[in-house]
Amino acid sequence: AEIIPHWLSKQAFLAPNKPAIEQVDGTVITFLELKNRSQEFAQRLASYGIRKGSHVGILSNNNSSMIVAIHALSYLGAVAVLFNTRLTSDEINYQLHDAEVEVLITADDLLDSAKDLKVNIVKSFQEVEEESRQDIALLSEFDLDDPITIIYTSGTTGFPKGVIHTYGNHWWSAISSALNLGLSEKDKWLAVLPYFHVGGLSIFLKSVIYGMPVYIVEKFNEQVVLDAILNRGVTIASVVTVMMQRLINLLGENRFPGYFRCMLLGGGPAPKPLLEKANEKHIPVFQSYGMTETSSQIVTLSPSDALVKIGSAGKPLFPAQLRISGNVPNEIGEITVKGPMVTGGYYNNQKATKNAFKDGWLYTGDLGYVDEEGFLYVVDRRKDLIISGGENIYPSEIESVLSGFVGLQEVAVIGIEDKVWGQVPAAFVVVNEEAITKAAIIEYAKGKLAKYKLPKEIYFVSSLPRNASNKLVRSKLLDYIHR
Ligand code: S0N
Ligand code: AMP
Ligand code: MG
Ligand code: MG
Ligand code: MG
Repeated sequence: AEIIPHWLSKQAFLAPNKPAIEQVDGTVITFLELKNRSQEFAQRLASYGIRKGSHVGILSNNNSSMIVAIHALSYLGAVAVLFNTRLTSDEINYQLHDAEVEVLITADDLLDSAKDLKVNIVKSFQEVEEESRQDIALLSEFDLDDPITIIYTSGTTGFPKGVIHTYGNHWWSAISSALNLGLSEKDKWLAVLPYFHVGGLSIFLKSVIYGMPVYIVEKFNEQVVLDAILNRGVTIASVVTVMMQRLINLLGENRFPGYFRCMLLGGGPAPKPLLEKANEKHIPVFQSYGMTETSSQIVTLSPSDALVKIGSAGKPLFPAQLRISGNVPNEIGEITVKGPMVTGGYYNNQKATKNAFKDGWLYTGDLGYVDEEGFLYVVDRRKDLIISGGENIYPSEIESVLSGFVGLQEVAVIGIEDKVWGQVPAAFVVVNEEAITKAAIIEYAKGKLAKYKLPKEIYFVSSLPRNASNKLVRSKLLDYIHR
């Protein structure tokens, strides 16, 4: 397939002194410095036997070392498996095993909690920095078909699936984004989304491909992000709904500067009142539709269309294609997509891959329709998926954990509306011992499920709604709340 020069080496050659990374404390890392740091880090990583094709886990919250580590792995041709830091050890162990991770690299502050994870070698960024540099050849180019990252996404079965991204997937994602949003010499992209999800990751890959600085924020905080937008020359920011909500609340009567040109909103549905508020405050919101499998946005709505196409996620980016199964305008069906930014499949999971792809089209599981002019409207998320503050949760993950609780006869989970997070999980349980409490159930689930997956409500019911063939009818559970 296509061979291109290593993108960071190329950018360090084209724009050595241009800022690649700007940090809240004012420090700047140029493309040349980023390349040098990444190459040195790669030579130190080689001490652990990491080579082309090795799977190396990264467990870190946002920081420049994490960015360096990902570029370093690409200099070795190794695949970076990115872990959500909100997950429990049990959840991470599943992914470590599934992705056949050989070495885990962690942020310095996460090393202690990572020590007991089931992987042979665990090292912190600091420990890697203390290794000596191995004299090995670093890649100067890569094949667009080679994998660079694996990111897990939760699945209907309760087990997450590892989405493989190739260099080509990320390359085309960056190109299609630029063809849609445009690119300006003044651009500076705010990177506050977690880098272990594809939305955050994509920002600093675009940085290297475009030669554009990113302003990195380690942990979301509306003061810090607003300061970046108002005072640090940021022109584009990627956010999820809950971040946008918090930013608008803090903004008050202030206005974004005129050069701020794009608030890329993704990761889930955007409530209309929020879009209207943003419009009132002249915030240029670009609503988008995308998923881990599409390497970030694949459909985007520009602010100029936003007023006439309220609620739409926009049109598929160039050169992506989108079809609704059935193919009739204004008729709801499953959203299918195709394009060079779409993953080729899931790691070590041919069954899931086969289920998701037909004739080169990815069946997203999401429902929507396309109007006569080709604008997409997402009407329902893929089967039972709950999105809480941009984090995905499948009811089955929670149900399978809770069903292990002794005395719990039956359990069913759904998403319920939540003012802050959009949706949160709620559990309906049938117990065979009166004494079982909400607190006891939550305590049991705590070590097994990430905090955002813990049911916010537990309803004790005498039976669960089932249809004639004894299948659970999740949509009827809501009736239990409203009566
Ligand atoms: C919204 C965030 C930042 C909230 O986290 P925060 O404020 O840092 O929380 P903490 O201080 O850590 O914890 C406080 C309490 O809040 C609970 N909590 C935290 N997060 C959640 C949550 N999501 N749901 C429910 N509860 C949560 C903590 O447990 C803690 O609880 P207590 O007090 O009880 O201890 C954070 O959630 C966040 O970063 N969310 C965003 C995640 C994300 O990136 N999602 C997008 C994933 N999708 C993609 O990447 C594909 C789409 C895409 O590419 C994209 C997406 C957006 C924009 C652009 C694009 C693009 O196409 O480029
Ligand atoms: P993830 O892989 O974690 O990014 O989750 C992607 C999922 O988020 C999609 O499959 C959709 O279910 C949902 N999603 C993304 N964008 C939108 C949108 N604009 N409207 C509604 N749901 C969305
Ligand atoms: Mg996901
Ligand atoms: Mg917070
Ligand atoms: Mg999501």
